[in-house]
Amino acid sequence: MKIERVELIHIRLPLVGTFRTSFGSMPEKDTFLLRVITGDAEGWAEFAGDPEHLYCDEFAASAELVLRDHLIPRVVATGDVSVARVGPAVEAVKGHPLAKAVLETAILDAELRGYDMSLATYLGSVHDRVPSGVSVGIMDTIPQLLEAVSGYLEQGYVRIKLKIEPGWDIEPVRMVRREFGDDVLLQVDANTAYSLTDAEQLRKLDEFGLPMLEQPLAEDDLRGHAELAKLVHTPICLDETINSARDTATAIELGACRVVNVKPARVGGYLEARRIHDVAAANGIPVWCGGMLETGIGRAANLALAALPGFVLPGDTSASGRFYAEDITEPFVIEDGHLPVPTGAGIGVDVLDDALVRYTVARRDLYSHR
Ligand code: OSB
Ligand code: MG
Repeated sequence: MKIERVELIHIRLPLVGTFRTSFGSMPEKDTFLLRVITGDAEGWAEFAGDPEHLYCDEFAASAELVLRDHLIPRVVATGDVSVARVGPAVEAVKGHPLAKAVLETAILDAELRGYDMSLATYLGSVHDRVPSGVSVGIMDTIPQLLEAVSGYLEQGYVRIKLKIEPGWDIEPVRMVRREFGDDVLLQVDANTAYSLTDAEQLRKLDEFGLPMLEQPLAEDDLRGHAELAKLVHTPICLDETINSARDTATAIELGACRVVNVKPARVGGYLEARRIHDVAAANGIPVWCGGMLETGIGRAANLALAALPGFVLPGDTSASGRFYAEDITEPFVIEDGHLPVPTGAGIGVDVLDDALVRYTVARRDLYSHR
């Protein structure tokens, strides 16, 4: 496969409501799509990050520069490009997993479209639909939160994840439990907002029987998570800490987590995400698929991954309507608590040109042959 052109499409979509986490507030999704044009087919992927480096150290502008000046030239230099060669070609570039992931995924999409094979089939997925969970942002008041959760439960979401931070943790969980009962699958995500000295506060979550507490401590604090795991009963799930199959193995061995949130972008792409799935499965550790407020382009690919056999917990695989009144693909709709896994070639969805135009800020070629 020969790469002829790589285009970046800067998009900006309004969210149905501001999404607030312990690291900041997101009023809109501001990101870019990558379109890779080869002699055989076109491939599409979505950058998972934001304009700011709040969730991780990458951001849209850093990714554009790294793609244009470092990643794409290395991949193009391999000549006959295939997805299996992308990882090795960019290995010498340290870091930048989100930038590597968007490039690898667009190339993978193009290659699979050439074979007329779906991403789900390529990855080894075993389900044709996946359970739909929802991540609920931090709110100003408890009544606001209860109203939001009530709406999601009515729509059929099978799992509720509450974002927490110091000052918004025990009480929201208590009130959601009180209002909706013990049968609701309820978990929390702190996005690194605590430290080990908060162990006593976090231990108060134990009485609610949550299946997990996601990323309470700093991303590089493996030891802290292992220590905390001895002090709280709620199983610890790692998100930000997990960057590769190797550090998944390390985290498991150290007892730093009993659950893993797999985000393909954070680990450099779907190939490494599958390796993490394999390592976790081999160790009896359940995994689930995380989200980054993806449009239909990123969401479609996540659904294929979430259909692998080791993804035994509902993920942040919500319907398009959770974040977007209008998506740039046909929207994913929740039905009986599940989303369908796309079956078409590649990621299995296409951008809707009319919608894309409405949300496009700029288009730039990052590479053009000749
Ligand atoms: O920690 O899982 C996270 C969104 C942006 C950055 C980090 C996270 C999240 C979410 C939203 O929780 C998940 C989603 O896309 O539904
Ligand atoms: Mg998280």
